[in-house]
Order: sequence, then C-alpha cells, then structure tokens
Amino acid sequence: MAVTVGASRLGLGAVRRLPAEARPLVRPGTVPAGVVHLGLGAFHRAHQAVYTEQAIGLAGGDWGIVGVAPRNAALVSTLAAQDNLFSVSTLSATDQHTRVVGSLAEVRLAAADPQAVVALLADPAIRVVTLTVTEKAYQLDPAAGTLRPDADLVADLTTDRPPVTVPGLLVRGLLARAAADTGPIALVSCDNLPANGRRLRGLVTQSLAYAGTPQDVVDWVAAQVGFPGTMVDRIVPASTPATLAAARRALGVEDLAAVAAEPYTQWVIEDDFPGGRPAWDRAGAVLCADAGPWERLKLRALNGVHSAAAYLGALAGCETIADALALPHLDTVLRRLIAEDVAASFAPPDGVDVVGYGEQVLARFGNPAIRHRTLQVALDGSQKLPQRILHTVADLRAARQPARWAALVVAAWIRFAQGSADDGRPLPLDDPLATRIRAVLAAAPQTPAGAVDAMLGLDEVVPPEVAADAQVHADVVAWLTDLERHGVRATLAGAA
Ligand code: CS2
Repeated sequence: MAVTVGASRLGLGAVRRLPAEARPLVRPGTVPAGVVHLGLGAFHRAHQAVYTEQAIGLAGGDWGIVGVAPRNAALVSTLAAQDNLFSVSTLSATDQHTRVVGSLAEVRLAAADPQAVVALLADPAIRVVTLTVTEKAYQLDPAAGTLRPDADLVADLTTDRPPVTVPGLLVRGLLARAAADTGPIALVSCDNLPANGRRLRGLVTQSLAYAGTPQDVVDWVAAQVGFPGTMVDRIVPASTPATLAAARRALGVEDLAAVAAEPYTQWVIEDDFPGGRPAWDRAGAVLCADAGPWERLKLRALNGVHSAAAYLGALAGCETIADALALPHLDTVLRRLIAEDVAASFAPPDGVDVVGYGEQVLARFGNPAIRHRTLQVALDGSQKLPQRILHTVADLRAARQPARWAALVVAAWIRFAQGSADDGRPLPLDDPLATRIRAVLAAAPQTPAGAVDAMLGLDEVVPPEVAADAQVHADVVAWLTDLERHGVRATLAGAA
C-alpha cells in the first residue's frame, strides 16, 4: 500500500491535530465495551458504528464496540495500528464531510482466536451483539425454517473444534453465557433479510437443537436472549484508493480503514433488548414494535431496484450504479417497476408513499460521488433475489396481477449468470450457488426457454408457486429473448 511521504497515520496521537470538525464525538479509547459486532465491513463502520458513537456522545453509557472480523486479518491489523480509529466521508455531488469515529473499543479476528470471541459473548459487560454477516451466513431454509448447514457449520455443531462459522460462534458463546449465567443479551441482525430478527432466532435455535443442546440451556436462551428485527439503510460501497485519498485530503493523515458513504442513513429497530442498549434513538434511529413493514419497503423498493440497476447496468457495460442510472430509459423502466409492481405488491408502513420513496431511492442511486460498482451489488444474487424481487412476484401473482417489470429483473439476473455482457466481455458469477447455477445452465437446452426453466427450477432460490407460474415463465422468456437478441439498451428503449 503506497503511503504518501510525510503524511502520518491516523491513531490516538493524531487526534489533536485533526481539523476540529473531523474529530471523534467521544474521547477514543475511553468508552468501555458493551457491544460485540460481527462483520467489520464498510457498512458497519458507516452505519451502526456511527449511530453508536452519536448515542454514546449524547447519552453516555458503556457501549463501546468490540469489532470482530470473521476472516479479514488485514482489516483487523489496519484498525489495530490506528488505535481502532477510522473515518467516514459523507459524499454528495457537491460536498464532502469527513469525520473520525471513536466508538470501536477493540478489534478481533475470529479466525485467529475463536475462543476469545466465545469468551466475549459470555462476558457480563457485553449485552448487545450486532451482526452484518451477509445473507449467505443465515443457513436456513426460509420456507421450512429448518437448518441447511454447510460442512463447516455441521462440524462447528457436532465436534469440539473451535468454531469457524458465525452461527457456530454464536452457539458456543451462548452455551458459555448460559453456563456462567452472565445475564440477558440481544442478538441483532443488521442484514438485508426479511424478518431478520426472527431468522436469526431460527438460525440460533435450530443450531442449538442440531448440536444436541440440553433443555435447560435451550430454556435459558429462550428466556434471556432477545432477537430484535431491524431495517438498516445507507449506501456504502467497498472502499477504493480514491476513498483513502479523499480521507487523507480531509484529515491530513493517512487512514487505511477509511470508508465513504452517501448522506442518507436510516435504522429502524424493534425494541427488544433485555440487557439494555445504547441510546440509538437519540442518534436518530427509530425504535418500534415491528420493523417488518419497513424491511419489506426497503428490500423491495430499494434493494430490488438496486439489483435491477446492477444486472441491467453490468450487462450494458456500466461500471457503477450511477452510470447505469444514466442509461437512456433505465429510469423510466425502474419507475414502472416501482409503481406498477413493487407498490402493488404489499402494504407499506403507515404514512409512506412507495412511489415517493422510490423517487428518493433513484436520486440516491444517481449520487455521482458514490462509485458503487454494479458488480458489487450483483454478487450473491441467489441469496438476494428472493426477498428483493421474487417475493414481489409471488405477492402480485397471488393477487392475480401481472409482474412484468419484476420478470425483466429475473431475466437480467439469468443473463448475467450466463456470464457475458452485451459487448461479449465476461461477467464474473460471484455467488455461493455458482457451481450449481453453471451446471443447470450447461445442462439446459441453449435457448431462452431452456435457461429460464433451469433457473426457475432452483428450488433453494425460487418459491415453488413462482416456479410453477406459466405467466411468469412466459414473461421472463420474452424478456430474456429480447435481451439476448437486442441487448439492454434496445430492450429498454422498446419497453419504456
Ligand atoms: C446493495 C446494498 O450490495 C447490495 O446488494 O443493494 O448493500 C445496499 O447498498 C444497502 O442495502 C443500502 O442500504
């Protein structure tokens, strides 16, 4: 990593020299830990870490965060070398505000010392565990609610080896906490999944059962552990050399853990914290009894539209989401997806107009300062498509309504999975089901109908009623035929 000659490194010693507006809101290194966070990616640093710092700054409390990276050793050593400090640059077309965040009390690498993470989960000082571990970490069959463990999780749950998976760490931690009886705790999913709290509860209770956990421990977990659902929202692309350069310009020191994010931020949290929580409400989070309607709104009207822009944009050769939004007619098509399909598919939270929310989403996607790569949003499609698009399709079809625009997104995902952009350049399939997807596509007749049959037949992705729907099938085949014959640009022009 090239470090500018003369620019010193962010750390406790550099805080005094930072511009006043860039200094942390709390005195770094002074707030004792009360939260463990699993998944130290850019999103956590620009979202929960910022809310938590503001909450501590406004209301106090021993709620410093122990940040645990499952596997990213480089990130952990970078943060440790900076005394756990990092900056967030908030970027719009015209402005940049950069501030160092002081809520990380410690950082740990789970892969290097899983037992230390287990011990933390049993520590009475820790009363909240937040998670950003991506969709694929929740190894459950969403329809049946039963565990679908991979080989690593099976080994975590059935042997004494140190756990390597997230559910494995949680189970081991809860067993230790129950044995030590160190008090109630909340496990808070901050991943983009429907009913994420309920899903995490299912993952934990199913994993406990799979591990043959004694009934008294199962009862302890049922009585002492909260699983509040949340809706999290802020666009935070993976950091690049340009992100680090922007932070250096604003701070006057080098920050190798810098992140950049859009101005918009939202957090809706179900208030189920038996061991207490940071005053996130003081920092602007909405605490409520049921985050479900907000999650549905966000997954369908933001993430679903994001995936649409990502697949269509990547096929058209666009590097970023903002570039994709500039494709002629894509905005019209996305507006029709929102108004005709998404808005018709569910009842939004009270007082929310889905079309107005969608307009705000499209403006956010167009932010030219956020260089969010289409390929980043496109990855893990098999894990994202159900809640983003296929549930919209299922709900519309159950009400006997068309799902034409959502079918276009499914077709774009299939063409993306086939692996070439409109100009013939290869597209990477970064997905936990990549091997299976490639196999079913290779075995199918090499026609649009063959590919659609194969992909709608992926029963771990596509709900059975959607797979069996002849109208959906015909719509997806028609779109895929257009995309293959004419490409994204002409397909959009013909549709809009
Ligand atoms: C994106 C999300 O990468 C993706 O799949 O759709 O990460 C999106 O940026 C966030 O959910 C916004 O809150």
